[in-house]
Amino acid sequence: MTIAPPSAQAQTQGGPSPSPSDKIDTLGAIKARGYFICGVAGDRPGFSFPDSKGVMQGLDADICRSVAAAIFGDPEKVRFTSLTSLTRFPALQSGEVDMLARFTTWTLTREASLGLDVASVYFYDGQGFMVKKSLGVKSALELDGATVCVNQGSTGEANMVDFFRSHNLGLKPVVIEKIEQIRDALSSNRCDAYTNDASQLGSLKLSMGPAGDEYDLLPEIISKEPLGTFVRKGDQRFFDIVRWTYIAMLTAEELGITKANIVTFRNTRDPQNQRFMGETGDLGAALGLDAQWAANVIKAVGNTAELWDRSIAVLGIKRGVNRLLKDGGIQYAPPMR
Ligand SMILES: N[C@@H](CCC(=O)N[C@@H](CS)C(=O)NCC(=O)O)C(=O)O
Repeated sequence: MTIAPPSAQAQTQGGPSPSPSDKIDTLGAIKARGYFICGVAGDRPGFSFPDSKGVMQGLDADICRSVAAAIFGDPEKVRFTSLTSLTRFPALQSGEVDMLARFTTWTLTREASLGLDVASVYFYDGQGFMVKKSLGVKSALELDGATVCVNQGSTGEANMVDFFRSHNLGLKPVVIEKIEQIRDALSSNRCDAYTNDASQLGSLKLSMGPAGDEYDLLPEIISKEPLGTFVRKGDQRFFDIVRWTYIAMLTAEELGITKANIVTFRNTRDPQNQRFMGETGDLGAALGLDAQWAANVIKAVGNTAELWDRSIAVLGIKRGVNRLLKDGGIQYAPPMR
């Protein structure tokens, strides 16, 4: 069958860039309000999902908390707003949220056309396929003519169409907005396969409980999905804070500083550690933050390895390229000086 190209708007839902305001002061607005507002999914184990006490847990939730800790010295000064793939960009553009940490892929059009910037990439992901084991499919190349479920407004829709077209495979796409509808479509066999970021497939399998064992992830990874923190364009101060808060967590991993041992780094003689702890230099002031901002981030959520182990390792996903460069990955921290 012929495959209709997905609309250009599908991946960049949120309309064109709003006209830039004279001066956006996100940090000032957050401080005046007394808390930081972070856009997440809110329904995704491993990324953002309330625990039995109603506390939001996961990698995206921790990325949000790290920014609250940098600004206030208190990771609890954050409120989470749950967003879908369709509502995420309008919510950030309109100022309903200060930042987006919702496993959102950094792409050219999202940055150039939506009035948004990506301040950090905290997970290098890629798109995969999940199929029912009983179908006996072992490779995505065997999916000729398959009905494939995909989320509306995600990069996955366009990647899937590209993949099937370039391999001359027939495709019957079923475009669905919400994750619970995907779950229903899979269990009622409305779709043969589901495609999304590999981490989301892992998250979905986990959320299905024992029924998740009936599905396999296929070996092909068909795209690059660098998942990043999104902020509004035109506020360099806030962009810098979000970017360097992430770099502080990477730096801590490089230096061996953890949530548990950070107290032992006080009053060390090592110049690099002293700068990190805010005992020398003026890194905090350069960002408009307290001298201890980076130490506060690590005290609150830990370093990048701790974030990964707490939320993503439990989904059964290997860290791979998300390890530090010195450990064989591609993550490394630019100098904090
Ligand atoms: N990283 C991709 C995918 C992110 C995404 O939104 N995924 C979908 C599939 S799990 C989703 O959450 N849709 C369900 C919803 O919005 O409730 C992107 O930025 O487009």
